[in-house]
Parts: sequence; structure tokens; C-alpha cells
Amino acid sequence: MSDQQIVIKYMLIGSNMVGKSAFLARFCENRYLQIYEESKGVDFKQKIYDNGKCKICIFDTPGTMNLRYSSYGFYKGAFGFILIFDMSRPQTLQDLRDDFSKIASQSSQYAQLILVGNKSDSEVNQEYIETQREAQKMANELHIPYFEISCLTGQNVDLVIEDLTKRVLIQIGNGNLGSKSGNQTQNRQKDENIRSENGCCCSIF
Ligand SMILES: Nc1nc2c(ncn2[C@@H]2O[C@H](COP(=O)(O)OP(=O)(O)OP(=O)(O)O)[C@@H](O)[C@H]2O)c(=O)[nH]1
Ligand SMILES: [Mg+2]
Repeated sequence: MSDQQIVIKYMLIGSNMVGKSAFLARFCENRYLQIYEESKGVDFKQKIYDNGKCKICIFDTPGTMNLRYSSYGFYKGAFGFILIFDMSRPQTLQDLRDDFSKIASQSSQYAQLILVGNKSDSEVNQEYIETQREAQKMANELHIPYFEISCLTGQNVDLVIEDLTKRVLIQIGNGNLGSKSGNQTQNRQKDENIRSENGCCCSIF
């Protein structure tokens, strides 16, 4: 059975203190990471998923600008990217535009993306509502799903992985991601088809 286990690699991307490490702890260990400790390099945890059919490996990255170089080398091998911002800090949503461009140029064209607003437990004020609206707009522009989560309460955390994994498994099934994936240049026409059928995740702003 373990021979057939599919290993799926995801990366958590976003600014300082948006909750990337908290996501990792919540999804993999079902615990809340209350005390903030700045991530200084790439860390990863894994979880057996879907009754053992998949092993999900999630790479946590530093949000601090001058530490980010440590994560770029992992982009190429990632099957999916979880783009996280803090719903109580609108700038962290805008910061993701740069991350998106970096991902588009460095990752597999078949990698799947998801936009995630964390700390949905925050106070719902005018700024929060405006950030929600902006996030939905950005997700529509990029043709990627948008979820609101709370690592504190656990709300929707599993749904993020469920949605991403569903799309990634389709790409693996098509031979576009994983060990069977072919040369990206040769697959360019396939990519165009994906863009028009499902909406693509990797067009530049
Ligand atoms: N209220 C609230 N706080 C959260 C939530 N998720 C994380 N936090 C808090 O936000 C702070 C930062 O969380 P981290 O997960 O360490 O942030 P990070 O994105 O890994 O930050 P860097 O490692 O610096 O890039 C911590 O104090 C967490 O407890 C949440 O859903 N709600
Ligand atoms: Mg961290």
C-alpha cells in the first residue's frame, strides 16, 4: 500500500506573522501555536492523508524579507502554494502580489495556488470587510479559490488542504506534477488548455 502512496509537497508563503507556522501546527498536529517565534529558515511537517493514499508535506517559509532566499530553491518542486495573509493587516494581502510573481516565474506551471485569509477570528470592522472584498477580487483576478480560516479556532484549515489536494491530484493524474511529469516546454500547449478549461494559477498580474 505504501508503494502507491502519493507524496504531495506544498509551500506556505506570506509576510511576517500572518500565521504560516500556525497553519503548519494546526493542520499537522491540531494544535494552536500561540507564542510567536520568527521562522529563520525552511521547516516542514508531514501528515498522512486520505486513508494513507497521500502523504502531504508542507514547507513553512520565513516571512522576513532577507531570510526568504532560503525558500526559493523549493519552489520548483512544489505541487501547490498556500498564499496566506492576515485579515487584520490589509498590507499583508498586497504583499502577496510580489510572492505571486515570484511563484509564477520559479514554480511548475501546473502547481496549484490558493489564497487564504488567516485570523478570521479578528474583530470585524470596516477595514476587515474591505480586506475581505479586496481578497475576493484578487482571487477572481488570479482564478484561484479564496478561503478564510482561523488557526486559532481551526476553522476551515482542513478545507484549504482538501481543495488544493483535489486540484493537485488531477494534475498528478494527467502526468503534469510528480515523478511522471514531463518537460515543461513540451507541455506548454497542455498548459494553455488548462488555463482555458479550469483557470490557471500562474499568470502574472
Ligand atoms: N488571532 C489569531 N492569531 C493567530 C492566528 N494564527 C496565528 N496567530 C498568531 O499570529 C502570530 C504569528 O503567527 P506565526 O504562525 O508564527 O506567523 P508566521 O507567518 O509563521 O511568521 P514568520 O515566521 O515571521 O514568517 C502568533 O502569535 C500566532 O499565535 C489566528 O488564526 N488568529
Ligand atoms: Mg513562521
